[in-house]
Amino acid sequence: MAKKEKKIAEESLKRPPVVVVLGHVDHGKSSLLEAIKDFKITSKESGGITQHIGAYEVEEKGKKITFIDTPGHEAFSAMRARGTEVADIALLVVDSAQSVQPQTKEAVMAIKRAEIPMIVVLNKIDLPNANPEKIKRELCLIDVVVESSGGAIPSVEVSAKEKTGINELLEMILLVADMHDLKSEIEAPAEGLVIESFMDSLKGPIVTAIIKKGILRPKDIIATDLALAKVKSVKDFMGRGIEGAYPAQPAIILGFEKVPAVGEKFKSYKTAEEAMQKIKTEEPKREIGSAVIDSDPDKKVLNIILKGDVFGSLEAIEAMLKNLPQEKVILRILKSEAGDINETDAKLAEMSKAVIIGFRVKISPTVMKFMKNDLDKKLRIKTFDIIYELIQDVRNGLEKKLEPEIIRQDVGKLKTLLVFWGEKNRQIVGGKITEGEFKKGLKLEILRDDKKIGTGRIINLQRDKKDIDKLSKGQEAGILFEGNIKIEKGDILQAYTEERKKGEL
Ligand SMILES: Nc1nc2c(ncn2[C@@H]2O[C@H](COP(=O)(O)OP(=O)(O)OP(=O)(O)O)[C@@H](O)[C@H]2O)c(=O)[nH]1
Ligand SMILES: [Mg+2]
Repeated sequence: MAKKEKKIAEESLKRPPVVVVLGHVDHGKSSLLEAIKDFKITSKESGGITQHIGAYEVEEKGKKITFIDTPGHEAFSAMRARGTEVADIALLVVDSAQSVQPQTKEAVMAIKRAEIPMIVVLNKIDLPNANPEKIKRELCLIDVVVESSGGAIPSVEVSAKEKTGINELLEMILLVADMHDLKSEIEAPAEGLVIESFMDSLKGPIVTAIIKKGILRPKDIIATDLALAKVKSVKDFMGRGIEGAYPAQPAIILGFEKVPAVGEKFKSYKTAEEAMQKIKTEEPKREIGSAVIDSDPDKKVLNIILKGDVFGSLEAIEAMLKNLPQEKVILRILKSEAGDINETDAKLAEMSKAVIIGFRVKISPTVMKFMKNDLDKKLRIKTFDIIYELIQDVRNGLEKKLEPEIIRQDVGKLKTLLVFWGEKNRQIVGGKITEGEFKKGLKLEILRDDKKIGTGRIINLQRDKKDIDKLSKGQEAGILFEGNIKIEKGDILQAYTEERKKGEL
């Protein structure tokens, strides 16, 4: 056995480093990758916000480097953690004109947990107020001491915008990689890690993975704990078909029978039978909508069906939705699934009166047709490209479910002295204002012997047979009353206003 292990070790080959790019939102992670190679990452993104993990491959001086871009928004901590798990080196990107921010700190923690070396990238050095020395001092406070401050962590000043410092950064990455002697077995059965997965309505499950060992080739049989694949095709990060994906290479894999979960490892097997034996038949339930287990029958509920392009974004959306206040209205996520909006979703939505919320997904043609014929607009489908807009919309949906708060304010009281005339639901009555004031249009409550006996409204207000808009305490008034009761002498008319205030979550 020991002999065999040695043999495998000898077959290990030097492999490219996998570099994860981490940092606070907007500090320039995607721009940096764009500057490294003309990926045009940022321009393709909705509003320039990264909402995905992305894998890219670069060749510098004949040496390859794999980069993993991560989003900086706080909701995506799971993606960042996963990024550090597959990576050999982390780039901590900090905006030099800003300061160390919450997700800078979170990234540092993730890097330390993963025990991988980091390089501090001081970006936006072109800005007139850039102050890399200040950033270095702030980093010291969170135990990230760069070389120039007497520590062991290399740092590079760059401008992703003006593409300066990029060569230096690439050299630094290769240097750190060399120091760590990155090797992987190449003859071993292929192994890898799923970093993104989604269901394409035409092509089926599509998986982005980083190869850890061996070479993954078309026709290989691979399986995660949950999903089996007879690999139909292997593509590079640009979507070009390749003969084989090597260790550290990002690969797009087609051929999975169902969508594997993000973060799952896969391995190749000799036969499908062998692979099947490894697959757990019991599908672990994804923990969805755990914030909604609340069966209080008095509470209002907003049912939604969530469809997203990839698991990673669903995970982030669910995390953000769980943070919406739900004391008054419960948000129930009936289903959360990667893939386009299909007939099954539409049927479920109809049955459960749910709103379908799509994130970067298409609506299937059948459902489109269905929507056109749905004249009552019973089927509600909303799709979004930007996560924050989606969250805001769900929030609005929850607010709409709330009963508006009605704030009543008493304005004046009148004691009825005379009842002149009546027809149907109208009457003219006369009296004296004993409190506050009376105005045309105000709502009225009628009290007899201190008990409320009816309601109505002031249609018109007169004094000395002249129409008047407002009368105050002590004055006598003639009122044209409309209401659900016959007023009698001695009744008290209480005038009030009602303001409807939008409910607050
Ligand atoms: N002046 C200047 N602006 C930059 C530089 N790098 C990035 N920016 C700008 O900073 C903004 C954010 O850049 P992104 O690359 O999208 O930032 P990010 O870190 O990927 O953001 P998230 O993915 O949303 O976390 C954009 O408007 C960029 O044009 C730089 O070196 N100098
Ligand atoms: Mg980005």
